[in-house]
Amino acid sequence: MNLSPPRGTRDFYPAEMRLRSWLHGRFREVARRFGFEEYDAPVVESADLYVRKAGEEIVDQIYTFQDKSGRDLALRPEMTPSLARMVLQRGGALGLPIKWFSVPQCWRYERMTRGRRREHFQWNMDVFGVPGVTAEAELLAAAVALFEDVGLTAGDVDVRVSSRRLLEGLLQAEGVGDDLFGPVCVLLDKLEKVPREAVEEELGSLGVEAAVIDRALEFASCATLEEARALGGDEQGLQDLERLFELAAAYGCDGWLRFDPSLVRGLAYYTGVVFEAFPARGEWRALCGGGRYDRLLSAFGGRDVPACGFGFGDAVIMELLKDLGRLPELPGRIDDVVFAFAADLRAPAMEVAARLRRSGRSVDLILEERRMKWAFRHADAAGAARLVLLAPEEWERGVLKVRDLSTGEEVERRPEELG
Ligand code: 4HU
Repeated sequence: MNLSPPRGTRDFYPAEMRLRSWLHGRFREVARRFGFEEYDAPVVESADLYVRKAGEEIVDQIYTFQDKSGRDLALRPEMTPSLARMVLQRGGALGLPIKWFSVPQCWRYERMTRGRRREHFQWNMDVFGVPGVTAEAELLAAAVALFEDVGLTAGDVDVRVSSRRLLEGLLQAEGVGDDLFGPVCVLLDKLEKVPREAVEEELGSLGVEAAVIDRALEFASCATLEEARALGGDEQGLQDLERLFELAAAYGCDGWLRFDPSLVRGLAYYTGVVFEAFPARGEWRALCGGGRYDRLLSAFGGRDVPACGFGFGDAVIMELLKDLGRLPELPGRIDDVVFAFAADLRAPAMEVAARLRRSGRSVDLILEERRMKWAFRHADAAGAARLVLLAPEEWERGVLKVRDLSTGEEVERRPEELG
């Protein structure tokens, strides 16, 4: 029997689970501060939900299987399609705008594995029903608030922002049809990872001239919005970004952001502003990424609603915090360790523990026969505030010995005085 978890998956022993719960708690806390409501959906969805023909990596790596009735199902690779499905299902009954978040586990399966993870938890924040860049500004401010909340500064992360509208104008000028916009973006996104020739070949198979790469790369090298304008960048796209940076300044997070026209992102459904954050040093995997996807609902046969959102994974942020030595020390949560000196004090010890627990305290009741010394060491290791002792002579008098583990001070108390 192989005791490892399945390839690419993680066990969360209590030490890891404390860190995971801490991070998810920070995700939820930031979402709360921004007025987002939590939702969830099944981790198993119909495989159809992810049928997209743009050659996205995320779609190539879907973890699919058939159930016992032969239905094609998938472990969700991302949350956005489930959210879009939920919004469509309710139709007009949802009052828009909605600002929703979730922290789903998402899955991928690569045939070629290089020791890569197959699951992660991804904080998702989405706004439906807001057409302008106020939604993007709010989402970027939330991502930055998370960075600040976990102790990162603007020097630790590189947040790149662009708009696909810039590329859209350029591709239209090159004669690329609307239907090819998504697939061509997915290919151009690969320029950062695979040789140009491979991208050219794939463009060719879509019937797109290799020359669009020249135009796209020329554009990608702009340092400023002004330069992008001089190169004939789409005016609405440029104005959106100008406004977005103004709004970011009002949130006090503009210092974290940088215009980067080379940013495209690898998901086909983005239509406007796109953004992505990377660790400033070392790591090349994204901390989070998102953008506007105003035409996703019509791809599902519904009426489009403007939408925008991001996904923020749990793994890269934790690795970054670890590298920087900024993982939190998470104290144990035990308030009281309750220990009976003798077997005949077992039931009274349970009574005492029950009383403390009813009052809301976190109580670790020692369940087996142990020596006093063991109980002390155990309470210390648990980081408990107090050790509550039932000893024969004291219990005869109806009192407990209560030791404050931070001061070492010991007092006698009746159970009803413990609180
Ligand atoms: C992705 C999707 C699901 C799971 C993991 Br790990 N990664 C794509 O970034």
